[in-house]
Amino acid sequence: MAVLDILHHPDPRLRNVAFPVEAVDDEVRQLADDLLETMYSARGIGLAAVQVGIARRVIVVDVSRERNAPLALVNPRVAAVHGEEAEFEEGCLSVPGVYETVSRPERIRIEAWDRDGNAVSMDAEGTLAACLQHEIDHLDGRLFVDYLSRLKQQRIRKRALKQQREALA
Ligand code: GNR
Ligand code: NI
Repeated sequence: MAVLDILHHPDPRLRNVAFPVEAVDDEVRQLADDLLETMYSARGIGLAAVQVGIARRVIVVDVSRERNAPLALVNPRVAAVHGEEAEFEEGCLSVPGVYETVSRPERIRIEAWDRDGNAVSMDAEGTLAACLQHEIDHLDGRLFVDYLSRLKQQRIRKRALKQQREALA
């Protein structure tokens, strides 16, 4: 297990579209475990492989209050959406310090493989639905800030670049 470095917006690697995993082998399981350790260490509720610079379709989530319900999904996809759009206050470990409201389908069905390579289908709503959509977006090179106004995106980008300059100085 290892805690990996999380890339920060506007790192261009966050825009990579991740490649599907061909088969769940030990290497993929190791990646999932490292993502979970990194997510817990950073106190996030989700993490996508793209965020640690690995362009493969693997995500992890844990939306439990007790932080004891790890879920690793390989090649996850939104198979169906139901209901209305729901607004959710989102944040992202790759865009630290930014919290903004995003509107997404409130109920979804996800299809994926689990850590053992078994096909799984799961219905999600609430925090889990928002988090899973946020993570799958990462696998397609999308960030939650992409849903905000151009003005807000410009402000966020400028602030991030300034923070990076200050961190280097
Ligand atoms: O920790 C996280 N919190 C969060 C809150 C609302 C919607 C999505 C998220 S995911 C985020 C961790 C992260 O950046 N995952 O990619
Ligand atoms: Ni994120």
